Amino acid sequence: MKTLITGGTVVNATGRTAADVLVDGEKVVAVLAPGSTLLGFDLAANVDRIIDATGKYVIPGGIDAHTHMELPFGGTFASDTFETGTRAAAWGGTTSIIDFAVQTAGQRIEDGLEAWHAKAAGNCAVDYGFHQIVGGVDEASLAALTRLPDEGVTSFKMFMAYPGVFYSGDGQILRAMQVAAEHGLLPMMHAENGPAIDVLAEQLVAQGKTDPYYHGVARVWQMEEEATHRAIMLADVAQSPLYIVHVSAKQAVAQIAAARDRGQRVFAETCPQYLYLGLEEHLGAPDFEGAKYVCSPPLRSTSDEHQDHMWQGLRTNDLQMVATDHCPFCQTGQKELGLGDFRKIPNGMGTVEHRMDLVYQGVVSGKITLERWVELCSTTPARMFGLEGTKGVIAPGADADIVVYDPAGHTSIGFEKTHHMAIDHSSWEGFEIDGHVDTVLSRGSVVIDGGEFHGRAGHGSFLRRGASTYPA
Ligand code: DUC
Ligand code: ZN
Ligand code: ZN
Repeated sequence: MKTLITGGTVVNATGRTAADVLVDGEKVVAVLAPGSTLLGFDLAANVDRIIDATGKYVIPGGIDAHTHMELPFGGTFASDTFETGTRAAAWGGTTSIIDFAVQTAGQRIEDGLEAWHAKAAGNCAVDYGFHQIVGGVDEASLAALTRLPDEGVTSFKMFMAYPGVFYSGDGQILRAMQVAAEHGLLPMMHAENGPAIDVLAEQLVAQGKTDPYYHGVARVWQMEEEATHRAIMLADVAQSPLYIVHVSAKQAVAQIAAARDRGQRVFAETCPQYLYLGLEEHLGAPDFEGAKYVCSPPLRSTSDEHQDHMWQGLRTNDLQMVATDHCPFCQTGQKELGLGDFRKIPNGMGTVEHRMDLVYQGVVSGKITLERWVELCSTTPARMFGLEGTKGVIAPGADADIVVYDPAGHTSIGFEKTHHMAIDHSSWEGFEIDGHVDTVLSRGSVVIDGGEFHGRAGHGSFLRRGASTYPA
């Protein structure tokens, strides 16, 4: 099957150009001046399919490097399966996800990873890879970490939050970072001081402050700044790189920037919720509506300019990427587990479908360039997580994961309108997007076109990732 995408503006992280893109099978084989012939062949007359991208951007498919399909949390499971979550990703122009396989204390890493393969295999509409969550750092799991690269898993996440669940202490973290340094793995960190947060949360509940809003009060920014700094220091001692997930506080960005300025290999992502949503308006919404916005770290006060600092960090490369931390829970039967006690509200929001659109609004408002949008959402995730050359770029030899994005189009986000995630609400209800995902190719196959899903569960393949190549 040969496809020619004609008349569009091809946008890579390195620049934009008017070009036609020739796809053969699963790969991009040529990026050509518009209307080119190839060795005398009239291309348009010799392909099976032509996609007219006149007036549109032709960009590498998005890579969401932080999702939690079917994550067990707080006595329930994230409501998107790999089937529903990757289909929703495709709708939004995301053609690869990297999900987190879970190991808990006492469990073998190998078993946790195998369980995640069993959940995902044969079910995904787009390609998927795994990071490993290490919820129990011990001799066996440290040894198992050294074998992860052979499984195509080259990064693992630890938690300074959630004591008794995923939490690791400083000594455990240091030891795992030492293993990472020796074996070329990238440690990822959920940087919030869990033990101190639990004390504050308990005190708030004892005072009758049980609404979702107090989730944000307990998880004050100092808890994120302190943990971010501690993780950075531990990585420095271990001589390990470090990737901080879901940065929400401007003070944490400052810690990351300072480490990078000292020459440390510290990298970080933020998420759309920290670019757009706020503690008071959203987490503080009445009648338990705030539960829709309970995630960790929490939404920050809009009066403190955290959002501006996130955008600035994305622009200046203090923050390198945007991922979603997609971890959806329905209000009915899931979020409402925490009625009367915010500590019992499962943490997470559903965003995998909207990341490309939401970050693109930064281009519309002039906060970032078109190329930076592609870099933040696709090219850097590929390089950060060992997929460079295959994903995150439109170039000969790369997978034909391609989005035709219409800057003149419009997308009204809403549960009844454009929503495909398996949640009973949208935390993005009412967001109006300048721009529209028109057509999506995953390894050369059209999965979204003409407002319809043309993909299938099982098309998505497991991504065996190599070592990080960021920065090259
Ligand atoms: N944060 C969330 O909001 N959900 C899942 C796990 C996490 O760290
Ligand atoms: Zn986390
Ligand atoms: Zn997460």
